[in-house]
Amino acid sequence: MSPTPSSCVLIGAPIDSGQKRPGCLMGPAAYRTAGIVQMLEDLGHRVVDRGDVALPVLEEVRCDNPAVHHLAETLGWTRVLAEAGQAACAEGMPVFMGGDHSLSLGSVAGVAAHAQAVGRPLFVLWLDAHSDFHTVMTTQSGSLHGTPVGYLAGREMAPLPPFPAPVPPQNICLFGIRSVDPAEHDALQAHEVAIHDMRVLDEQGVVAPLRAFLERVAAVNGMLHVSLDVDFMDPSVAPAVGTTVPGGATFREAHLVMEMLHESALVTSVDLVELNPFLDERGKTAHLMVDLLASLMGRKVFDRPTRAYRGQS
Ligand code: Z70
Ligand code: MN
Ligand code: MN
Ligand code: MN
Repeated sequence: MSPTPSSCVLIGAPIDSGQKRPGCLMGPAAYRTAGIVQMLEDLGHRVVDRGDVALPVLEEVRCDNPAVHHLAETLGWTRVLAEAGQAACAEGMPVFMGGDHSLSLGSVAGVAAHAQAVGRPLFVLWLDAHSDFHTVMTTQSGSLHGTPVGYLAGREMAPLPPFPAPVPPQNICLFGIRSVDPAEHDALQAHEVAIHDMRVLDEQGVVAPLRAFLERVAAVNGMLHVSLDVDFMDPSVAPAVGTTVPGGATFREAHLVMEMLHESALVTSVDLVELNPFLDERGKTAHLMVDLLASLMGRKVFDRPTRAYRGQS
């Protein structure tokens, strides 16, 4: 968040139900084992670890897409995370430790409700191999970790509750994507989401496209939610994920993105998602994710001035 020390509120989201490979539910424990609390404290931040959210009593739900699985669980997690997320926003910067990407259905809902309450526009930076722009009706895998961007953009997502204050498509930036299903592709074309796919990053690098987006956030005093999927990175540096897609961001590119985010002082909440510790190599990916968060929260080799983006004083 800001270059000055701040309060971080850690929220564990031990969620496996948004996809079919077990293991992501161990994510929060892996981040704690990799030293996430100490890392943040060493950078001078106050840390409150709220522990893991718990699944509430499930309601019966049904939907017309027979492929969809774990809908009731996903609905339950969404409710508790939206509540926990909104409450955390009032105390500091929420860091949601996943859990698969379906957790963002709730985390971003909570953050969006807070943004609406304080009257600031919300922007979302989606660092991912995937666009996650499905709806409950268009997903073919039936895995709801493929739907959170569709949800936060305000696409029809019943039986989930309507998204509070949908994020305008132009305020959503998909960064690093390289795996988009046909139904998502068509919907994205129709929605004017800001897309910097791997082709753009190959050609322009990460700096210019990210700067352009951050300038738009700063110009309107926006809040910025960053959702970091492990598969944003190349599987060679981040193997602990169920859905590896070759050709991802390098170690250096990922850190550079995080360092730029720190210097922007614009980030107000973060998701760390899709880490599957069962697939990791001696904690390599868990440590990478914690180190990336460290860069986002101000770890650097030498001090650099905060970069004033247009519109910031
Ligand atoms: C595919 C689907 C996905 C994350 C995989 C993949 C979705 N589009 N999302 N990993 N984070 O099944 O809908
Ligand atoms: Mn994802
Ligand atoms: Mn992904
Ligand atoms: Mn996945």
